[in-house]
Amino acid sequence: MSRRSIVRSIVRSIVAAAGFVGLVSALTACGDERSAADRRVTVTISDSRFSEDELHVSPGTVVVWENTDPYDHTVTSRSGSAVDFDSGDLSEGDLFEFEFDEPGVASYLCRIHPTMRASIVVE
Ligand SMILES: [Cu+2]
Repeated sequence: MSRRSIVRSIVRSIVAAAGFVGLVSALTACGDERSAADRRVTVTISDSRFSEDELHVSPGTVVVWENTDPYDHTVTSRSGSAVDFDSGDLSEGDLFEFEFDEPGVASYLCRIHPTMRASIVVE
């Protein structure tokens, strides 16, 4: 092997390694985006009901509520809930989101229709 072809082969290895590292970091970035997207969960409010009576999520999950009823509802933590939150009045099409960071049970209701109740279990 001539000196020039040795140099060329070393350069080729470096380029291949850089390409591999680039590919790995691209895949890693993709994975991060996917897990971030996975950490958003939607609860629909429809016919005066929350779509999930008891929703289990992992810490760091953002829960998004969407009111699809043609009248107002709220998403309000009950006393004894692990965390406090209150959406205020949500009209049709309004969204409310809350990030659950710590393990625990967040029980909530609609202040306007207090029999509408559900909970988020963070574990
Ligand atoms: Cu309501």
